[in-house]
Amino acid sequence: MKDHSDLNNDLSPGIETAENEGRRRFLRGAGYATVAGLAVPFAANLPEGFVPAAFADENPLADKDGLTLLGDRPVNAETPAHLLDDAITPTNRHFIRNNGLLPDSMDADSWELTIDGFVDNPMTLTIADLRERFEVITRALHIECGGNGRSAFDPPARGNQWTVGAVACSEWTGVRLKDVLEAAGVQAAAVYTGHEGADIHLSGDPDKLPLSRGLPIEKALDETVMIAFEMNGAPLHPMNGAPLRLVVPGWPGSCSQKWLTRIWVRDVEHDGEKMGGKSYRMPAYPVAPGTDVPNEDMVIMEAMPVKSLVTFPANGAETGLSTEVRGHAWVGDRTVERLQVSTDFGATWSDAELDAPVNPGAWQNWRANVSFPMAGYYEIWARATDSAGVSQPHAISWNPRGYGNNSMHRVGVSAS
Ligand SMILES: Nc1nc2c(c(=O)[nH]1)N[C@H]1C(S)=C(S)[C@@H](COP(=O)(O)O)O[C@H]1N2
Ligand SMILES: [Mo]
Repeated sequence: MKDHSDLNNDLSPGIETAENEGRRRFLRGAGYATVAGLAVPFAANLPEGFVPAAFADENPLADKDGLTLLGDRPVNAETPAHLLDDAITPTNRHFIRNNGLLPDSMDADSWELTIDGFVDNPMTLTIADLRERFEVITRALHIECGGNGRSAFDPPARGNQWTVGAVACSEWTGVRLKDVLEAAGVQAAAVYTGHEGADIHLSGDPDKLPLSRGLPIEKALDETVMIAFEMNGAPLHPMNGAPLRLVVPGWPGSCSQKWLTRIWVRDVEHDGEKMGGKSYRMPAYPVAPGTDVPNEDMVIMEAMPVKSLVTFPANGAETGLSTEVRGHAWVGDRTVERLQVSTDFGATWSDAELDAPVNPGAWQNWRANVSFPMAGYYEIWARATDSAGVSQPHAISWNPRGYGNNSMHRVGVSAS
């Protein structure tokens, strides 16, 4: 496989030191301070998200289709809702959420995964070993970033300003984490997993991990959790964790460790990078917007809340006086039982046709026909309700880091 470490260097703004936070923020807004060692006198005019054309080959989104680049160091990119229309998200439309820089090597033949800690038989396995020793399965599994929807928070929450497109449902091939853990022999003292990947901390410090999250052992032993080595019938995309990753459907995307090298079975809650403080944690009680919540009152996010997306028509589309409307709906550890649409700003609702998930952990596809009484501007709102009777809210529930925004998706159309 091509060595992608060049992406980390050539595409980054010229000044990277931690002391230069403020300056770096300025440079990020202004685009590229240097390109191939040359100053860029008009850098301030390069629209945000534009990658210099000279890097066409090395554009981190070169083989992604229509994604919006939110940042290039680390690379973060979301998919516009109308490009998520497929039942199975093609690899070139799967969002990218990186906390660090790509590993130096992503060679599938020499890749090794270690399972250790509170297990009877610690083991190191190649991808060939995984294929040989365990049942290989293919499943449609959705991944949503815990911070998807963060851009709607007011006061704003620090972090990538995702709108709605940090979600996807690709078809993954691999083995069950459960089968591998059982072969390793999980000991009675085990309470949590800790995941490690080969990506590089932004500081370049080899002793630091950009992200190391874990799962309660009961969740790690859930049937749906996979160690995947293929995505949509091909090797994993470098940006999506090649050559090996976890896929934990329904839980914050951060649980789905990419470039996976180690599953550490622990007798305590994992304390890896971004497990503590306010990272991927929500207040234990509802708080008013802007509240400074003490760290000890923040609890780890687990299953994601019920949510849906309108993927057709696109926001801003022109339609006739009747149109098909469609999209997807998903929820953490439950299923979606009902999907309703409204074209009158929520005054009345009608039921859409909602498919069952193609397998546990897949998002659910839905469709409806709507008609409009006369020409004009309308909004299509979608509202999913899960198997516990919980529906999507109108407004977000504010929390300090802007997680879990499952408010209803709205798409505006001009009908005539
Ligand atoms: N090693 C590693 N794994 C990682 C991350 C990361 O930065 N490093 N980001 C996580 C987060 S926050 C999310 S939302 C998902 C996104 O997966 P994707 O980039 O394939 O869409 O990967 C997760 N796995
Ligand atoms: Mo995430």
